[in-house]
Amino acid sequence: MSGAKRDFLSISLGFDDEQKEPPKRQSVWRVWKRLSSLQRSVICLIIVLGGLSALYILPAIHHGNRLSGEDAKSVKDRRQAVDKVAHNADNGGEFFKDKILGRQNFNDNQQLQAPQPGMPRLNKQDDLKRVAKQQINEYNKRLQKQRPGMRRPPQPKLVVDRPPNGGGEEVGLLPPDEKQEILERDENGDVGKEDDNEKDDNVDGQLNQPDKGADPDFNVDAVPPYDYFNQEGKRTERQEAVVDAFRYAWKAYKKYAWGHDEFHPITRTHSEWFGVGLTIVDSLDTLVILGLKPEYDDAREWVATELTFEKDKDVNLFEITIRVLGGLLATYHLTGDDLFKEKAVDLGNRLLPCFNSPSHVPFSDVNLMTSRAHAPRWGPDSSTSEVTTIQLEFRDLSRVTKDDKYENSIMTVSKHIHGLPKKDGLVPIFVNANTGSFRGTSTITFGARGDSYYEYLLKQWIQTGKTINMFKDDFLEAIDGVKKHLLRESSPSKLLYVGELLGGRTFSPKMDHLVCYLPGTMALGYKNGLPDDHFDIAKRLTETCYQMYARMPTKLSPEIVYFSQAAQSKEDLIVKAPDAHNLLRPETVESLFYMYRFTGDKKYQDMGWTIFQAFLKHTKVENGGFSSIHNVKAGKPTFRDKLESFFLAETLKYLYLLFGDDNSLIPLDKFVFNSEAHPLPIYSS
Ligand code: DMJ
Repeated sequence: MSGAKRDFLSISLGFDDEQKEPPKRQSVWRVWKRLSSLQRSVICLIIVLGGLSALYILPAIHHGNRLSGEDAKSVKDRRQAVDKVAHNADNGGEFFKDKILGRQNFNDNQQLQAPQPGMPRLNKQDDLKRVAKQQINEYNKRLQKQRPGMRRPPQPKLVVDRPPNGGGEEVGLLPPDEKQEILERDENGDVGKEDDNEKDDNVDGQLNQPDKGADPDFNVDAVPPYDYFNQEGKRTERQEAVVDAFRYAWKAYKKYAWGHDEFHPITRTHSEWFGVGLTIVDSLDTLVILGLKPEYDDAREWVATELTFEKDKDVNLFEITIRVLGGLLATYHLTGDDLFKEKAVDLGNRLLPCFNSPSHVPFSDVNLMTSRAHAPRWGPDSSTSEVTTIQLEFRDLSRVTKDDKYENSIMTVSKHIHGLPKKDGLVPIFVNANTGSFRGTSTITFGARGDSYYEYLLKQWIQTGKTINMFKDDFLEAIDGVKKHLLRESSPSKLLYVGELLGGRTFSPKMDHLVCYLPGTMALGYKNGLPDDHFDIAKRLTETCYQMYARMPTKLSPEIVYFSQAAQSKEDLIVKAPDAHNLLRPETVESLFYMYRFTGDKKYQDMGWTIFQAFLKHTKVENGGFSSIHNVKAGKPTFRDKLESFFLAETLKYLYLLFGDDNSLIPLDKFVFNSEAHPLPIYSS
């Protein structure tokens, strides 16, 4: 072997084959100098190619250049698992979804796409999460720099989410059973059709009013006529501002997420929960009430041509009932359009298997196609509020169809719950569908998982013309229970609030924003003849809920507050970091609406206006839509990248009604709002 060749080998192998010692630097240089320019070029080429291989080929060996079939299947499986588990956007589904998916806001197609040239590789969930986080952080950083007042050029945006209720409770201090319960609670998250001329059901720019002769099943006497699509020029300025906000959100949803359940305005992506165009169906009656004819026509067209419930999909009975069944029924009542009744009947029939449990307390989930119903995947129990917040809708479906099977199903549940032992009318938040019993050690709250049990007691009594006293009696008893066990004043401002009983026993000064529906509901009860002190409590709780907004730097409420009890404390409201997000929830503006309707006191409109301005300032996404935000205590909060369907179904609807002075628009002696702000008629019995 020649010396040159040996030297050459010693370079490439990294050691001298005779001495077994590392080569000296001078020898490398000497060898290099001896090489011809051709040899040098070849070596340079090899080095460059080697570098490129390291950059592109090695990661592909590890992860695959695009998702392999198995990876793709696993993503889909996980997405399916998410859809099955994600049953409650309030405190549950979101967090569980995040845990399973590692949180990213890509739709299925995007997840399976190969990375674009120059883009980071998105091959594994962890990579997705990391890259998304990185991009979102960058986006949010840019946002921080550019706010306030600066206009930004259009840019792609991403946001990473956090669990709505992740860890707000001091689990470590609790007994095991309560710990378990809290952990379970924490697990709880461009098409467009333009041709208006083709639509024959709404002529002259007017929505057809219910035609007394058209449908013998339609109880027109229950629904007063209203010229919904003739509100131009009649709205107040503040109502016009709400209409602008609605259109702003709708336009972006239509462009980027049309026909999909939920819209992520930062990433301009969408996701499925039930796979039924949730945002469209949940928004239908808002479109009517706000008088948005072209948008309504598009939505109706989509329902007529695209909406199907023939889906192999597990859905949460409560969520799909209040949002979709309620939305369809309300729109049917407002428009008299049989399309919505037909869809409601189809959906209602598919949900009925939930009631085939041993106790007839419904299972929480059902597959729309196979009819298989089951308990939630995270545990054996259904949430109390969920099994008791389907009654308005199923009863209405029976009244509309003159088929009492729906109403019979839910009355069995109501009677069963009525017969269970309670703590002065207050109920634990879990009930077992097999045994029919409450989980006695679960928390008592007017927040998540308890809230709308109480709401539907009162509203069922009203819906049935105040003829079923069981509901009124249970509501009255529950409010007495609130006074005895849950109502306290904070320090130093003496804000009245509704706390919780952890494990059914231990008082906690914690109040979810969800509780802020209660003052409106209590005011509604008072207006229907319940005791005066209910109204006094309602007024004070409304003030407290408003303070939950007004005292934050953003003027937006956090998801959960703790009220200070210590005499020497300086501030009434304590917000823990994991609870500081705002999901665009409606409950406070809902109560402001009731208070204004019943008192005419414009201070409630002004409170609502302040809140609305804060939504515009902090949750409006520059390139379209509105998004939930991470931290209401931050001067410049960052986005969570989600437009909840209830922002359109409830928050903007209640704001619109609050800012108007026309009480004949959804009169409260003719309609009762379901838990998702869908107005259903009040019957005489
Ligand atoms: C809505 O889906 C309903 O109002 C439900 O009863 C409670 N949570 C959300 C809004 O916050």
